[in-house]
Order: sequence, then structure tokens, then C-alpha cells
Amino acid sequence: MYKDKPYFAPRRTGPRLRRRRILYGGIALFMLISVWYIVFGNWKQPGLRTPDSAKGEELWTWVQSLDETEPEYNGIVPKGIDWSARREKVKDTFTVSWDSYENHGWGLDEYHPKAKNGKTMVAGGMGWIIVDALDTLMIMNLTSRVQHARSWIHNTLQYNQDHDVSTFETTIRMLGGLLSAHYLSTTFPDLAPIANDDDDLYIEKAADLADRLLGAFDSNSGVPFASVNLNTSEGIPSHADNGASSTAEATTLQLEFKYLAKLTGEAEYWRVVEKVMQVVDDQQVKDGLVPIYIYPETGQFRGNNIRLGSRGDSYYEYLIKQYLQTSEQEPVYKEMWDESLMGVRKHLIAYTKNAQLTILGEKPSGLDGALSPKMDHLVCFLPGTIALGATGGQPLSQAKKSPGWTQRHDEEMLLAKELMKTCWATYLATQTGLAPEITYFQVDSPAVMESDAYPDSTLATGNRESEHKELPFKSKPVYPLEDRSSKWREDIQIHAQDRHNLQRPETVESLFYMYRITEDETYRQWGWEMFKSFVRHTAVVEHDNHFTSDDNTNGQGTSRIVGFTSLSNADTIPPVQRDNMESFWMAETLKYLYLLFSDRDFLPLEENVFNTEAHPMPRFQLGGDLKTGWSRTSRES
Ligand code: DMJ
Repeated sequence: MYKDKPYFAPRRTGPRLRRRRILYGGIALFMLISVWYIVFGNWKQPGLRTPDSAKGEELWTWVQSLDETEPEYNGIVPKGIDWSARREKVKDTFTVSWDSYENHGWGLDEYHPKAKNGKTMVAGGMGWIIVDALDTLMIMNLTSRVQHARSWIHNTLQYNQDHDVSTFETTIRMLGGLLSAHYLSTTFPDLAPIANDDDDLYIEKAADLADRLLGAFDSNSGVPFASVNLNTSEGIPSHADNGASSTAEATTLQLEFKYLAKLTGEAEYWRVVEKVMQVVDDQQVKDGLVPIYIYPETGQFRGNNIRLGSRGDSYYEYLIKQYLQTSEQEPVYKEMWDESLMGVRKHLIAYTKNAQLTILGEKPSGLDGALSPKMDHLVCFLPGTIALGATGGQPLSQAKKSPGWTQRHDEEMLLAKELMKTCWATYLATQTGLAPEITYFQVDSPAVMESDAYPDSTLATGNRESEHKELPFKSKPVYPLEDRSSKWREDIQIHAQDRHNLQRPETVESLFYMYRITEDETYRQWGWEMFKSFVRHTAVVEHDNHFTSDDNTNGQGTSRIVGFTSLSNADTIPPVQRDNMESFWMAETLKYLYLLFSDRDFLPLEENVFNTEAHPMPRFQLGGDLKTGWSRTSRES
């Protein structure tokens, strides 16, 4: 299919035949061993690895002893911290999470670490957890586990399934995971090196999957349908919301399809996702802020609910990342990002009543309606993305020396820092030190907004170079840790239905960007505090072979961590645990923590973009048919 294309030519003859012979031999051997095992052995779950209970035991002992050994953090980052030792703890946590899944849920798309079972989405499994975590395995150099995952992808993973899947989730997790695995395994031979006879496995699977997803774009407008059938490639409108797709979902496919187009030379992958961006921009929304639903048949927005939480978030993220992915050669995306960020500052940035925490609220009834002082945890991707947009991923000290650096960039960095602090405060606000899914804030009535400081509307135009003003407020600091009765805490309200914590990545993701860009170790330290809370409270602990749920060693016998799980209530001790490990725990949260504690030249920001599921991809140059190919319509017309 791609043999005459410049970037990618799968080897379809020799290796294929060799693979088939190896496959038939392997099947025969497997059947013999299986018969022997069923007759003479002790049949159990289909994992290959013996449970590494020593690691789980060690991790639990370590986290139990922390209070005695670690000095309390009081707003000052201690000198001489061994970050690589801390990074190893993240790796241990990942290993326990992975081994639990490998031993008890191998091949399942949903995993329940307490019951030690789960579900597949399609016969044989979609690879929801294996493919999503694969590049983290590579990054952590877990070679034998990469080998096992790769064999599963080679021997078991089939996308020819009569099943409807989410266009967005399948793209960001599966297509993104396969592309990133291809990128890392072909570009960084020292990361989890394994001998194999086929470099094209991941890219072949990615192209097969993408071909099936292409039908989602077959709407009148080109805006993708919410779902797609993998066998027929037929796009399926959302069963809710009058058939409208989520705006963020329709506009968070571009990095993946564009990179695939670059690798294969197939311009069609590029064309379909580029078209979506043009249709969205043609709507000429005010100040770059888009409603959260869009109709695939007309390309028009549904309703006027505006937010950067669920259904809105990654539209904004992919504006700046598309600009960076193509090495800053598509100014249209920078312009759209700048316009949206100005819109955010004009309409959505407000300050809390007591401590002037900077918050990013919602406008459920459109830009002229009231501000709802609510932040989904999802919004916390934004501080890091603002810093990425301002600096392009360079260290701040270097970016500030560039001739294009202006007062507006300084303001954006300040905004990024203040929002980062607010996201950190949502972690400090609960009993477990883990943020709720949604946080409400106390604001004045009406809320004090950033734009109040600019009655002459200069903020809206972005014409800020000459004014040399700072943002109107800087929040009071949100430490020390134990000071939970202070003013900032009164600003934070957590509703009973929002107390769950799904081990989401966004705050850790932003800390990773903030540390890499500002080089301020405070962000690493905040990440360390969060990491310890994750280990303490989301660990599934077994005690002398009896499942005991949360923190229950009772000083007797041996206890070990056997997996990690989401929480139903993060605001009580012990927390109420669910029985589910989301795939983004291993794909994103632990990866970003590991990278936060790594040196900044490991997968440098200046050379890579991470998709919204934390799958790294290289920046590259435009060329040939791979181009923007459209211009923005005049805003006056
Ligand atoms: C992930 O699947 C992605 O980060 C997505 O963009 C938002 N939600 C989850 C994690 O919270």
C-alpha cells in the first residue's frame, strides 16, 4: 500500500513468511504446553509473569515509613534531593500496576485490580491498556514487558471487529499509542531494545486502525461523528446531544492523523483532519472561545456552553500543539491559539474571594452570561500548555532573550504560574491530598475578573506590549501543607458528587511542563507530594493473602501493594476506593511523573509534542501535500 511512498515501506515478503512459520511453530508449542499445564499444572489467569510481591511489599513498607523519614515540606524545596531515586519509585509504582494487570487482566480493556478481573471491548481485546501503556514501558526501559506487549500486539490484536468505538478515544489512546511506540522504537534504539524482525509492526497496525477510523469523517461538513464501526468504517452520530459531537473530540485527532500522514506519505489522513479545523474556524466564534458541541452534518455549533473542562479542553491544546508539531510553519494555529488565550483571559479568568486564587471558570450560557466558578480537574492541563505556548518549550531564561518576547508573554507565564498554584491547591484541599474531579470556588458577586483591570479593552485586542502592567492579582501562597484552615481553603468547595479521583494526569502534566520551562524545583516537589498521596491512597493492599482494601496492616503479618485503583471519595481517610484502573494512570499520570523527575534533555520539549494522552511524537517539517491549505476568513466580514 505504501511501497512507493517516501517515508515508509513495509517489508511484506521475507519477514511475513518467516513470521508465519514462526507463528505456526509457536501455536503448536503453545498447544502442547497448554495441554500439559491444564492436565498437570494449576490453571490460573493468563499472565506470563510471576507476581513480583517483593516489589509490592517494598513499596508499601516505603510509603508507610514516609512520615518518619521525610522532612515535612514547608514551602521550601530542600537542597540536594536525589531526583533519580524518586524517579525509581515512580517506576516501581508503574511496575506493580503493570504486573497486576499482566497477571490478572492480560488483554482486557478494562481492569479491576481488586477483583482481579475486567472486560474486553471487542473479542480478543482492543489493547486499551496494553497499547496505551506501551510507550511508558519503553520510556522506563522495561524491556521484557515491552517484548510481551509487542508479542500480544503481533499475535492477538485485531481491529477487524464489528464494533462501534469512540472516534476520539480510539485515536488518542490506540492510534496515538501505536504511533508513539513506532517513534520511540525506531528513533531511540537504547530504550527497551528488543530483537525483532519487523520494524513496521506498530505503523502497520496504526495505518490499519486509521483506515477504519476514516469513515468517521464522512459527514456533510467533514466534522467527525462521535463513533465509528471498525468493520464497516461507518460513522455513527452520538446517541445523545441530538447527534452532535463534542467539540474537543472532533478537534483532537489532528496530531495523530498528521503524524501518520507524514510517516506514510498518505495525504488523505492529513486532509480529513485539516478540514475539521477549517470548518470550526469558519464559524468565526467570538474571541476564539468555542461552544462544547458541534453538529457533524452542518458544521455548526450546538448551544453556547463554553468551558475548558470536559468536551472543550483539548480543542485549545491542539491549536498550539499543531503549530509546534509542524515546526512553527503553520501561523494560522498560533493565531488561533493567541486569540483563544486572549478570550480566556477576557471572559473566564477570575479571582477567589479570600486568597485571590486565579481560577478559570465556565460560561454555561454563553459569553454574555454569568461566570460559573467551577473547574474540572481536566482544566489543569492549561497552565503547562500556556507555558508551552509562550516559550515554544524552551527554558524560560532562554525564551525571554528572543526578540519576539513581549510583555504579553510575561503575563502569560504569570497566569500559568497562578493557575498551576490553584490546581495544586485543589490537591491540598482534600484529606488524601488528591484532587476531586470538580472544584467550585468562592468568588465575589459579581466575580472579580482579570478583564476588570482593562476597561479600555486593550486586553481583548492583545495590544499589551506598551502598558507594562502585571496581572491584577497574585494569589496568596497555598502552603504550608498542614495549614488547611487558612483563607485559601475557605475559597474551595467540594460537592459530594464530585469527590472522586480517577488518578487523572492533568495537574502532573502541567507540573512537568512548568518544571521543564521555568526550571523551578517547586513544581517537582509538588509532584512528589502528589505522587506520595497516590501511592498511599490509591494502592490496593493485600495482607497475608487476605484482601484488606485500604490502609490496614494492623501491625501484623505481611502487607503488599497488588495494584492501584481510582477513588470514589478522595476527601476522607481512609479513602473510599473503586475497583477500576483507568488506562491513563499508566499511559499519562505515571509517565509525566517519571518525566518530571528525569533530566530535561530526556525527550526534550523543543523536539517533541505529546498528544493529549501523553504519547510523544516528533516535530517535523511540512512538505508536498502535507500543508495547511486554507486561510482564515476575514474576521470583519
Ligand atoms: C485522557 O484520556 C486525555 O488526557 C484526555 O485529553 C482527557 N481525559 C483523559 C485523562 O483525564
